[in-house]
Formats: sequence, structure tokens, C-alpha cells
Amino acid sequence: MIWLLLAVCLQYGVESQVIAPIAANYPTRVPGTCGSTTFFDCGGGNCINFTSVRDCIVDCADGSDELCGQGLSICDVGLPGAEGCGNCYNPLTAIIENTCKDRRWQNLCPRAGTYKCATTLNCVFQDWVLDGTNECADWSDENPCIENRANRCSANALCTFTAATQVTDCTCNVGFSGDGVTCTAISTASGGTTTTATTTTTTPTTTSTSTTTTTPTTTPITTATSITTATTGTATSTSTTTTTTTTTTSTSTPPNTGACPEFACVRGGCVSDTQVLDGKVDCPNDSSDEDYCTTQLVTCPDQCAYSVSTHRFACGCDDQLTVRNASGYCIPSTYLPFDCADIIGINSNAVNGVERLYNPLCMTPSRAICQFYAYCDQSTLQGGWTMLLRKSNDTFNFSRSYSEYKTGFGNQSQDYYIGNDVIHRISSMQPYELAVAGRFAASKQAVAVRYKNFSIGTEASGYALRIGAIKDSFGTTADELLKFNGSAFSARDQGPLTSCATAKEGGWWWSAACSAVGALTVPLIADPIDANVKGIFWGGQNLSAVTLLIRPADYIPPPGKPLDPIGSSACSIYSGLSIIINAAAIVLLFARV
Ligand SMILES: *[C@@H]1O[C@H](CO)[C@@H](O)[C@H](O)[C@H]1NC(C)=O
Ligand SMILES: *[C@@H]1O[C@H](CO)[C@@H](O)[C@H](O)[C@H]1NC(C)=O
Ligand SMILES: *[C@@H]1O[C@H](CO)[C@@H](O)[C@H](O)[C@H]1NC(C)=O
Ligand SMILES: *[C@@H]1O[C@H](CO)[C@@H](O)[C@H](O)[C@H]1NC(C)=O
Ligand SMILES: *[C@@H]1O[C@H](CO)[C@@H](O)[C@H](O)[C@H]1NC(C)=O
Ligand SMILES: *[C@@H]1O[C@H](CO)[C@@H](O)[C@H](O)[C@H]1NC(C)=O
Ligand SMILES: *[C@@H]1O[C@H](CO)[C@@H](O)[C@H](O)[C@H]1NC(C)=O
Ligand SMILES: *[C@@H]1O[C@H](CO)[C@@H](O)[C@H](O)[C@H]1NC(C)=O
Ligand SMILES: *[C@@H]1O[C@H](CO)[C@@H](O)[C@H](O)[C@H]1NC(C)=O
Ligand SMILES: [Ca+2]
Ligand SMILES: [Ca+2]
Ligand SMILES: [Ca+2]
Repeated sequence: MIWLLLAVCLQYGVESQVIAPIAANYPTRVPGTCGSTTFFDCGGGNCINFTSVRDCIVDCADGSDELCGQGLSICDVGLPGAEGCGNCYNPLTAIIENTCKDRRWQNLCPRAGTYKCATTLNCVFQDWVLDGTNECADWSDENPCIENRANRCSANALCTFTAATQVTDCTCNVGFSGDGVTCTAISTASGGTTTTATTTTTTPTTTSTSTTTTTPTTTPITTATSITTATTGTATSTSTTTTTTTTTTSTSTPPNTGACPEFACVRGGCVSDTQVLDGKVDCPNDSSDEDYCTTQLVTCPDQCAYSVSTHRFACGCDDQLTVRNASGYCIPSTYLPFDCADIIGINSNAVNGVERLYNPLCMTPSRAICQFYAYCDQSTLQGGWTMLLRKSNDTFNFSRSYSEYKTGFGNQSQDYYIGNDVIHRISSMQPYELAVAGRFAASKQAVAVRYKNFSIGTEASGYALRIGAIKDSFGTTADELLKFNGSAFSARDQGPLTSCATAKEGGWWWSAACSAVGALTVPLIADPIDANVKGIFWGGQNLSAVTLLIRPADYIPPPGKPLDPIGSSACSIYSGLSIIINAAAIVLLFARV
């Protein structure tokens, strides 16, 4: 069930969600008084060709032909190059990956230490600043002039950065001369002429391998029906304009008829937002302010939630940046967990187990498709580990299709693979370290190897694996992952080396030699005839259980987090195993780091 939803999420994530104008989104204008759906009614008897709607040129006197349709919001209006036109999207369904660059990283803003972009809604991690990729969308993260990031211009110079050319100019202030990097005061006694020299620097742009940034300039796809709403924002606006929406989209939710300023009870009567789900029945003729989710919107018991901006219950929260609390009320999501380290950040006492995590690119995180689940190891090496893979025995088959590896499979409380799209998304957010933790079959000794860096690329890059050097290890010094560095992912039915994945019975970042040594998805039990054909090997030994864990490279455990969770720590990464492993051994390893 969970995985089905995730699959849907990821599929949405890669689509453009820019909505082209369709007549149905302009019910009061098309046909209006014009009498034909090929015309748009500007009002006052003025009709324009519908092809002129949202074409970035104001045709109606009031600019109404450039508004997004009902229920749609506008974004990206103020971006360099957008010419004030922007994109229309449905805030209730969009995952803002490639649609709205001005807000795709808005969900990072509640995080400590992120940089608030100058003119867009985005916030970026510190190490995205001056990294050559324009995540802010207004170039403010790449602007060397802001806070004199590049220390380029003299204190007596004016720094200017031109986004279009990515050129930085340093021009000495009046009364100073020099090249802009060095400016010396012009002696007034000398009476010399004031020359203004300029130093020009071009910021090199590197192409990030881990992000896709294609701007969808055109195109329809979604046929947005429905909705009642007021839209604002015109084509000529130069600032970013957000449209407020009130929606009655879902077939499973009734419209708020407008008879009530806030919540409309099912059998008549109005109550305020604060009376909804407060534990006390307030509706005069029914108890729908309290039991709406169990009596009316029964189709989505786990997602059913009340939003204050729309004054209605829906399957998920309507309000952006809100999240459903345990009562079903949508509350501001000041800090959504995107990985297991975030879980510790929210609750320093969090324990090992399956956790719900969020896609930071979602506008309405409470939607089920914006969520995914992972096993969190909160004890090993002071916790914060997101488990990508657990293979505890061979009862669960890892010979899966490319699409299964893409979206993930298995059960987070047992054996599972979290999915390549999730791994890419998480690991491209900030630097991560990787731990391979397992157990040797013969000695039953717990072993672990920690790598300094870990990320995988976009699907277009083949989810190319990138790992750094070993950081530390216990029980084995072998580096069996290095040979896969740079490889693309192959499953039995798709990828550059499907033959390896088929023969060795697992999807992996196969390299040409098809060596299964260090490939952690192949069957654990070695082939007795040719041990290298199958069986997870590490340093010449069979592994009988293995997990793959990641954690932010700059993870800071909460104060007092025990380093030595004897009896629970290392065991946690094998939870679900029936075999007792040597927990103290791994604890020792990490204690020495
Ligand atoms: C509307 O514009 C299109 C494209 O310019 C044109 O082909 C079409 O004939 C116009 N329709 C009307 C009714 O003017
Ligand atoms: C409650 O129900 C009664 C009887 O049907 C009706 O007369 C009354 O108007 C209802 N109250 C409200 C607030 O709608
Ligand atoms: C959910 O939020 C509502 C509104 O703030 C509050 O009344 C309710 O107690 C919250 N429920 C829980 C379980 O925190
Ligand atoms: C695993 O699944 C694949 C594909 O369905 C199948 O060919 C293979 O026999 C299965 N392996 C086991 C051990 O069941
Ligand atoms: C995963 O396994 C646990 C424990 O057996 C079970 O309670 C849960 O329902 C399973 N989840 C899914 C999605 O199958
Ligand atoms: C790899 O990780 C190390 C240690 O965390 C860090 O100093 C280094 O910058 C990282 N390298 C890359 C390319 O991310
Ligand atoms: C892995 O490959 C990347 C380039 O793709 C390189 O920067 C990195 O140093 C390599 N890792 C190791 C441990 O050699
Ligand atoms: C790996 O395990 C198998 C049995 O599972 C055993 O036959 C084989 O000898 C082991 N190989 C090594 C190198 O330990
Ligand atoms: C295999 O692992 C699963 C999940 O960890 C566990 O439920 C099952 O009992 C194990 N089977 C065997 C044969 O050990
Ligand atoms: Ca127009
Ligand atoms: Ca950047
Ligand atoms: Ca109430």
C-alpha cells in the first residue's frame, strides 16, 4: 500500500505540472458573452481569440487574459527571463520540481542554517552557495556580491552581479581609483582626473550532475477541471505573485457552500475553525465538526484532514506547508523530516523504527504521495541513519525489475530497498556519508565500513553512483564498493548491464566485470560450485546479512546522545534477524573514531 503510493509520487515528481490554459478553467470568460469557446470574454463585450490567453501579452484592458484559471496559482513570475509571465500550477496537486523554480526549495526555509534567497521563496543549504548551480532561481545563491561572498571587491567599491551573463563588476566608489579590487583614495590636492576602473569576473558555472533543471516552457498535460476561486496576478507583474485558492476539487469532499464564513456543518449551522476537531461537538444538528472523517470522508481515514484556509476536510491538507497532526488538523509544518537525521533533530529521544518522511519538493506535504517511509537507525554511532537497504536472509527476493528498484520494494520493518528516486532525492540535498554494515557468515562477526561521501545521480544519469574514500571500518578493511564508483544502475530488465543483474539476481551499480563482490542485493547464500557467481562477499568472506545506511556528513548528534548503546546499537541495523550478533564489537569500532 505504502509503496503503491510512493510509486505514484515519484511518477508525479518527474512530470511537468505547468498547466496550459483551457476553456474549462475560465467558466465566466469562456464563452462568456462571446458565444464560442474559441473566444475569451475580456468583459464589456470585448472578445479575444482564446489563443491569446496566457500568451504573455496583455490583450484585455484589465489583463484578465493573462490570469491563471480558477483554482490555479502562478509562480516564477519574477524570475530572470520569465518576462513577468510565470507558470500556472495547481497547488493542491503539484510537486514543484520542475514547475516552480521560485519556490521549489521553500520547504528548506524552516531549517537552521539555510540561506534565504534574495527575491524568491527558496532557501538553500550553505554548501549550495557559490557552487555553480542556481538553486535560488534568482541567482542570489550564486551572487558573489551578496555579503561580499567572494571577497572580491574593495570595501571602497560597488559590486554588481549580472545574472544573465554571470559577470561580477567591481567599480571604485567616487573619490577612489583603482581596479575595483584595490581602490585608493584620490588625493584632492593633486586635482587629478577621476578615472573609474572596473574589474570584471565571470563566475564559472558547473553543471550539477545531481539535479535536473529543465524549464518547461510550454504545455498542457493536466486537464484541470473544477474549482471555485479568486486568482490574482497579472502578466505584467514583476514580482512573484501567489494566487490564493479555494477549492472544491475532490469528488470526495463537499463544497463549502459559502453560507458559512468558516466550517459549514453537514446538517446546517456554522462553526469556527477553532471549534473543528477540538474534542467537543459544536454543530447544532450533527457532530460533523468532530466526526467528519469517520462519517463523511471515509475513503481516506489516514489522510483525512481539516484545512483552515479552505475551511474543509479533504484527503490531505490544502494549505501549503502544513501537515496533518494526529487529530487530523492541518498545522504549520515548521520542520518536516526529510531523512532520519531530521527525526532526531525534531525529537532527540527518537528510537529505532519505521518513520514517515517527506518529499521536500511537495507543496502540500500532507498528501500521501508526498510521503515515504524508511527504517531509521537512531542508535548506531549516535543515530541519524536512514536505511536504504536491508537484506537479512534470502527469503525475500531482490531479483526485481528496474521500476521496482526505481520506486522501492519490500517492507521497511523487514527486508526492503528504499528506491533509487528517493536515494537520488535525499542524497542530492546535502552531503551524505554511507555505512555498509553486515555480518560475516562463518564467524558471525559484525562488520562495518563507512564511506565519506555518497550520492546517486538523476535517473537520466543512470542513477550514477558516487562514493568517496573509506572513513573508518571494523572487522574488515576491504573496500568492495570502489569498483562500482561511477557506474550506472542496472536491473534485470533495464540498464547498461542487465546481463549482470540477471545472472547475479539483483539490481546494482554493475560494472563491466559483473563481479558480485560487494554487490549487496544478490542472494546471500553463495553458489557452492562457483562461489563468485552469487552470494554477497566482502573481503573474501560471505556476508549473511547486510544493510546500507546514510546520514548527513555534517550530522551533529543531540547533546548527551550515548555513543555506547550496548545491546541495542548495532543490533538495530539487523532488526528482524533471528541471529544474535556481536553488538559490542561495532560499538567499539565507533567509539574509536
Ligand atoms: C485564433 O488564432 C489562431 C492562431 O493565430 C488562428 O489560426 C485562428 O484562426 C484564430 N481564430 C479566430 C476565430 O480568429
Ligand atoms: C437543525 O435541524 C432543524 C430540523 O431539521 C432545522 O429546523 C434547523 O434549522 C437546523 N439548524 C441549523 C442551524 O441548520
Ligand atoms: C491538532 O491541532 C489542533 C489545532 O491546533 C489542536 O486542537 C489539536 O489538539 C491537535 N491535536 C494533537 C493530537 O496535537
Ligand atoms: C526471484 O524472482 C525472479 C523473477 O521473478 C525469479 O526468476 C527467481 O527465480 C526468483 N528467485 C527465487 C529464489 O525465488
Ligand atoms: C510490514 O511488516 C509489518 C510487520 O510484519 C506489518 O505490521 C506491516 O503491516 C507491513 N507493512 C506493509 C506495508 O506490508
Ligand atoms: C567528501 O566528504 C568529506 C568529509 O565529509 C568532505 O570534506 C568533502 O568535501 C566531500 N567531498 C565531496 C566531493 O563532496
Ligand atoms: C568516485 O568517482 C568520483 C568521480 O565520479 C571521484 O570524484 C571520487 O574521488 C571517486 N571516489 C574514490 C574513492 O575514488
Ligand atoms: C560462502 O558460504 C557458502 C555457504 O553459504 C560456503 O559454501 C562457502 O564456502 C562460503 N565461501 C567463503 C569464501 O567463505
Ligand atoms: C528472514 O528475514 C525476515 C525479515 O527480517 C524474517 O521475518 C524471517 O523470519 C527470516 N527468515 C528466516 C528463515 O530466517
Ligand atoms: Ca494575452
Ligand atoms: Ca547554488
Ligand atoms: Ca468542536
